[in-house]
Amino acid sequence: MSKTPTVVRAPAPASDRLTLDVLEGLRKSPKQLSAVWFYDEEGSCLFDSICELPEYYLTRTELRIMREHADEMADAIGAHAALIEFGSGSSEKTRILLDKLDDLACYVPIDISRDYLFETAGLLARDYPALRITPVCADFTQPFDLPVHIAAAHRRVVYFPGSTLGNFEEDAAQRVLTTMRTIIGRKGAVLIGIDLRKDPNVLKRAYNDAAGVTAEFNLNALRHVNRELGADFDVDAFEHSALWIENQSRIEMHLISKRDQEVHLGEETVRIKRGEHLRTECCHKYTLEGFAELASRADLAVTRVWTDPEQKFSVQMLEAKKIQ
Ligand code: AVI
Repeated sequence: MSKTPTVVRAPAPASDRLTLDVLEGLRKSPKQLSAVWFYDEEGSCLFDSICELPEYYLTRTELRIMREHADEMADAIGAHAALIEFGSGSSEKTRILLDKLDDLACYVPIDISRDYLFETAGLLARDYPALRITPVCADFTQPFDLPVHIAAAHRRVVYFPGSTLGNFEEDAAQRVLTTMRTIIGRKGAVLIGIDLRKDPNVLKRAYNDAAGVTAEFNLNALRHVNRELGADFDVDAFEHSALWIENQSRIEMHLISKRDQEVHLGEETVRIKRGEHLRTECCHKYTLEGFAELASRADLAVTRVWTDPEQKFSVQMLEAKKIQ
């Protein structure tokens, strides 16, 4: 059997389409800029630094849960499964599972960042030489193809760590879960990392770190738009703010304009007032019940929950709801 990775390529969005998307967000009230703009090379490095911050408990806590319960998770995944990871990035947490899953049928990392995806797949191939790894370069919020050979696996298990689902608005989160449900069919499972609702002060600190790394990460989105789309945001004329929105159970990342200003993008001039907010990201925090309810709307039932002793974070297993 060939071990050459099969790549399903997603076309790169044209820059005028991206310009129109950014302008559409800037016309909203309050103004919005998609969180996809965080992740250029600089932004990805800043995000890695965020994961190491003392205030940002998410990564550390999830890793601890994974390490402590990896045997049980591997048992729950079962023999000869196809492990399909959404937004695989560095696949760091996946390695904890791969170390326990010695008869995995294949690993399919899906990521939009082609270079990162292949670099990581190469490192994994070196460290797990017996594992069939088939990277798929795609945006998992859009239709994409999976390699045909996953049909030979006993079951399909989607892995989605990091509480990235929390960055989607409710409808979009439900759509992502529905995509997962379609992929796993009746026999498969989803293993997902979900951050839990907690003291708002802990949350505000996690997104307003003392070293200012999250502020840089947020501001970098403007630098990315300037470079990629030829806009002229004055990055120094904005400040970072992370707000807890109680009735939405979420942290919102905002950039606040320090003065009246004009930004030029494409053919348009966008006016931004002093004190005006630009919303860049939502980070939803779920109760266990609230997440089970969301999963249920995508025809998924929570069958296992692993948490840390303080219930800061959870890793949950979801399976198709039983037919009544
Ligand atoms: C990627 N995502 C899960 C992070 C989060 O915590 O919602 C993104 C992030 N934004 C600011 N800090 C981290």
